[in-house]
Formats: sequence, structure tokens, C-alpha cells
Amino acid sequence: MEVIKERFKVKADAAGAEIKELLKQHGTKKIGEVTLAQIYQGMRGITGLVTETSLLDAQEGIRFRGYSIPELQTKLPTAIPGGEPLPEGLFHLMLIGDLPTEAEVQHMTSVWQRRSHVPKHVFETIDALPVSAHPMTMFVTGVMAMQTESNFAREYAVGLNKKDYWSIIFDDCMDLIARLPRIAAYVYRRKYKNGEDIQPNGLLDWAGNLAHMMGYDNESFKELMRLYMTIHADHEGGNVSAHTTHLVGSALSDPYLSYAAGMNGLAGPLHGLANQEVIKWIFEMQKQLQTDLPAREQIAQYVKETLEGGKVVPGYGHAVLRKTDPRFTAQMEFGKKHMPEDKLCRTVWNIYETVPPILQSLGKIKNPWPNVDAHSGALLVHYGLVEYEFYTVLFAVSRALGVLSSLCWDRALSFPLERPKSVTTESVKLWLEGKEQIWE
Ligand code: CMX
Repeated sequence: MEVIKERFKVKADAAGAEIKELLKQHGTKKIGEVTLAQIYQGMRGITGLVTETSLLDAQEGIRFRGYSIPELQTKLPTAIPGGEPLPEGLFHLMLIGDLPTEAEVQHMTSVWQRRSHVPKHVFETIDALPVSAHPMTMFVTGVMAMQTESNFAREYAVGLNKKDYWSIIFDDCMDLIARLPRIAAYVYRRKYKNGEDIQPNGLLDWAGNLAHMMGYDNESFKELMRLYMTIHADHEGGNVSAHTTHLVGSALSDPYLSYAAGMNGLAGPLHGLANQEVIKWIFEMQKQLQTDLPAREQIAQYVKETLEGGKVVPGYGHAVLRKTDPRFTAQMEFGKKHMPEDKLCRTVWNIYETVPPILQSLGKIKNPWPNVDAHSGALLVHYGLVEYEFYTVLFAVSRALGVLSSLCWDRALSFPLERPKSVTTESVKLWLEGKEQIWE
């Protein structure tokens, strides 16, 4: 058994015992009330899930096992001195609960390198799609084709003892994470670079190798990928991609099926696809205004037209956050350090000055501040990655770290099939009239 797997098992056994005791003593305690409005309006604010890897505070933003993004930027091992954190380190933190040493991060890199082989039929399946297909469609199709490699699916079919689920799920998750950069890069090269595939470099870290296989060997781009893969990884359990992966996994669907389901959710424009929408929206604004550095008044006018057209301003707002997303801030700092004069980044910063008061003035938007997707595209464009339809694939590769470390915990803690109760409006009306109590 790999060292990391042994350590996970020790932690999971201890956590499992603790939760058992906690439920024995406090299992009947109430955690809140559910209003009728909440069940009609996207279940906002209903606490109904346990996700160990990260916790979102509406004011402060995300904390991974208690650490904020700025803290992780100083505490996680880096590839170059003073550089960006290695996502391997964040995965270790989410999985084990402790900050990793340099050696532990190197171990993770080598484990993933060893597990990274993608079978030929996965590429052939992607090739069967027209080049015009959206990169997320190609990516998820690749993941689904790779489901043939699931140890869990194979062993379950033969007959697997419940107590061994966690172990096989763990191996599937590690294999899947290890293989994703190869699939993502293959999709990119196929769609945008005439199918000129680039082989992996066995000496590189996980994110560095992704950059390399996409054809970006610039050191500063590799650093951006390390930051990007770290900050997009997890956002507690209720968001669409994390919740879907967890939900599908609760049916004992293997990690390939569960992750693919989650990423189909990430591909929605109100979730991860917003990163492509932001750049598309800015490019359209530049075209309409015939300038690559629109003035703030021009931006304000364009925002008003967007809203009048019944569209959302992409990259702004959040279901939980109520302040500027620290993931936006981390990317803005990267931009100010590496490309302070970049016109697209300056436009993103001007939008940041302009949009919140306009959204606030509408009176209905709970969070007028930027989210993670408002900035990422501008940094990618700076390095020549202008193909914005690809951006959500990068988000998906990163998101694997969070949703799959959580899936390991789900099975290690033997979380059951998820099955909340739903009602009909007819039954709600009867309940309001005091005639029915069907859900109590
Ligand atoms: N532009 C215009 N209108 C917006 C808006 C925005 N950026 N954000 C919210 N609103 C509107 C909502 O559409 C809703 O309008 P209606 O009452 O007419 O339906 C109203 O304001 C209230 O919404 P809310 O309670 O503030 O926000 P929700 O929790 O319902 O939705 C989110 C959150 C992210 C879907 C929404 O803010 C949005 O659509 N943002 C733009 C898309 C985006 O950037 N998504 C990425 C989120 C991060 C991620 O998952 O990657």
C-alpha cells in the first residue's frame, strides 16, 4: 500500500470513530429550520451535507482544512523558491488533513506520474467526436471512455466486501486524477493545434506537465497552472460539481462515473462555464466599442446593455459568498506581479471598479462582487491561450482534486445513499390548509 493510502486509512478510521460517538451523543440535535421559500429557491442556506475537505465562509471565502488561500500560498511546498503552491500539496492537505512536507509532495507527484497512463481507446473515443464539439464534451467523453479502467466497477461485479470499498475507490481516484492532465491536453491539441499531440514529460509536476502537454513550456505559465489548479480545486460540498459528484457516488457509481457527472454540472454557464463567458463577453465588448482598453464609462454602459438584454454579467455574484472572492484576488495579484501592463487584465480590474455598484443598485443581487471566473481568462489570454471554450476544462482538472478527495472520504466514512425528500405544490397547499402532513 502506498504511504499516502496508509496515512489516509489511519485518519479515516479515527474520524469514523469520532463521528460515531458524535452521533451517539448529539444525533438528535437540530441544526436549523427549513422554510418553504428555501425548498422552492435552490435550497440556499439549508445545511444538509458533510464535506471534510473545505469550508466556505460567506465573508472570508474558502478555507481548505482551515487554511485560506493566502495562507496556503506561504505554507504549501512550491516548485520554485517563493513560487506558487503545488496542487499536489493541496490534495494532500484535503485528503489527510495535515500540511504536507516537501518530501510528501514529491511522493504525490511520483504516485501520479506512475499512475498516469491513458489507454489508447480513450483517445480514439475522443477522436470519434467532431472537432466542432465543445471541449467539455470531449473531456467528459474521454473520462467516460476511461471508465473501462475502474477497479471498483470490476471488483464490485465480482463481489466486494463493504469494508473494502474505500480502498478500491481510493485507487480509482488516484488513477483518475493522474490521467486527467493527459486527456485535457489531448482535447486542447486536437481541437486547436491540428491534433499535434505532445507526450508527457515524466520529470514534471502534475500542473507543470499539463502546461507542457498543452504546448506551453514558459515557466511563468507553469506557475499560473500551479496556482490555477490549487485555487479552483474545492469550494465546500454544496456547489453543483461537488454535490453532483458526491450524490452520484452515493449510489456506489465508481469515481469515473461520479466525476463525469459532476463535470457535466461544471459545464453550465452559471457554474464553471462562466470562465469562458467572461472572456467572450469582454471580447464582444472590445469589438462593439472598437477599443482594447474601454474606459469605465464605456464599461458601465455595456453592463447596462447586458442587464437590459436579460443576461447576467458573467463572473459576478455567488450563491454563498458575499464579498470579493479571494480566488479572484489571488489571480489579480498574479496579474499585477507578472503582467501589470496587460490591457485585458487592466480591463478586468476596471470592470471590478465599475460593476459592483451597478449590480448593487438593482437591489436584488445578494452579492455584487466578482467570483473566481471573473479573472482567470485574462491571465490565460496573456500567455496566448485565447481559445476560451477550453477554459472550463482547466477548471474541471483542478476540481477533480476536491471532489475526488471528498469521494475517498465519503466511502471511508461509509456515507449512505443520498435521498432527500421532495414535495409537490399540491401537497404543500394541503399542508398549508392543515389537511396533510405527508412529510413528517
Ligand atoms: N448579473 C445579473 N444578474 C444577476 C447576477 C449577475 N452577475 N447575479 C445574480 N443576478 C440576479 C439573479 O439572476 C437573480 O435574478 P432573478 O431574481 O431575476 O432570477 C437575482 O440576481 C438574485 O440572485 P442571487 O440570489 O444574488 O444569486 P443566486 O444565488 O441565485 O445565483 C449565481 C448565483 C452565481 C448563479 C449568479 O450570481 C450568476 O448568475 N452569476 C453570473 C454567472 C457566474 O459568474 N457564475 C459563476 C459562479 C462561480 C462558479 O460556480 O464558478
